[in-house]
Amino acid sequence: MSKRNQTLGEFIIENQTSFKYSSGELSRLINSIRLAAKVVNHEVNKAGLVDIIGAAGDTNIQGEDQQKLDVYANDKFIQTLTKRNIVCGIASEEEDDFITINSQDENHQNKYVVLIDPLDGSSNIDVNVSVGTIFSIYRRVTPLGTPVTLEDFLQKGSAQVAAGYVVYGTSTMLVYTTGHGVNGFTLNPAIGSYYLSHPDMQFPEDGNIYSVNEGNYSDFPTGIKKYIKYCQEDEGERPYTSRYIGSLVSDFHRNMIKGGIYMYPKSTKNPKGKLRLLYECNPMAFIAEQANGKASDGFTRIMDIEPTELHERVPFICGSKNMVDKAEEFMRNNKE
Ligand code: P6P
Repeated sequence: MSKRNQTLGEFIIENQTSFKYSSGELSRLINSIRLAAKVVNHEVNKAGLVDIIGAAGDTNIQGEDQQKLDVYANDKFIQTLTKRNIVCGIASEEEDDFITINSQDENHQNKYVVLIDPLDGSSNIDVNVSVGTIFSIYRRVTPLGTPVTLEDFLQKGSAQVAAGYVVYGTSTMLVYTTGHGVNGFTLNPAIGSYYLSHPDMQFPEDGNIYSVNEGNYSDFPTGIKKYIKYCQEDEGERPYTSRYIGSLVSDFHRNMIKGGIYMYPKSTKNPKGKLRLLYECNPMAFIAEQANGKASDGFTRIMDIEPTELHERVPFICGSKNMVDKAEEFMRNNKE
């Protein structure tokens, strides 16, 4: 049960019992992500100033080494998750290999692993466009008391226990699911609390927004080309509107509220697509399906894909169910 304007903390406590592993650790994990997101939000929202202030050499006004924001975000999330002594391992877009987390007295007793894209779309920072953090949470599959292994991270998306994103936009929002629907919380920066602003978020079954980088059109699979032309035909609800921010979290968030489809297909430049399966596509797919949407690689449900590598990429089509169905129909009828 969700009440608008409930704080995130109140919401977590009220809904903790609905989570089958309600030992409270997952709640503490979500809380630690909430804290890290506030810290990153503070830096993201003054990026321009930092560039100006920090321009005099490689230190900023606080005398700290000036870091690229995605490295900064990565450090903050890893630091916060480590300090809270909740996870046994972390994988990040910014780290080549996974990180084993084990405080001395813990003896590898923590149950969860987190996979994260700490600052997706960070190239947009310089032009003041929204960026986001994406996270995916699993229970470890190897025995407690032993260090995590790659097997704990290479799990299908269908095994996720929670997933979410933070969008650092005109307002900062934390949107997440634990498998019981999707809820959005907006940060009140004046007091540093998140409030339930978007309870029970749902993708409209249909929409009229398509999001794709049409600059790559000539490289797309025939099925995608034909779907884009279908979107542009003047018939019924079409032509649709093309909206592409270049920031997955922002395009996804808008499409979930208004109805729409996001596509990052494979191309000659990106033969497996650009987006990463484990910490971009799987978490967004979990959220999409929990919000009555759909996510596939054009043929296979994203959350059914068996991962083989930590940073593997997959083609990604995600959004309003009927729109994804239509795109998949074009892909099926134009197999190459
Ligand atoms: P392109 C950002 O780098 C990202 O991973 C997504 O957030 C975004 O949708 C996509 O890549 C943009 O990629 O090739 O269109 O610039």
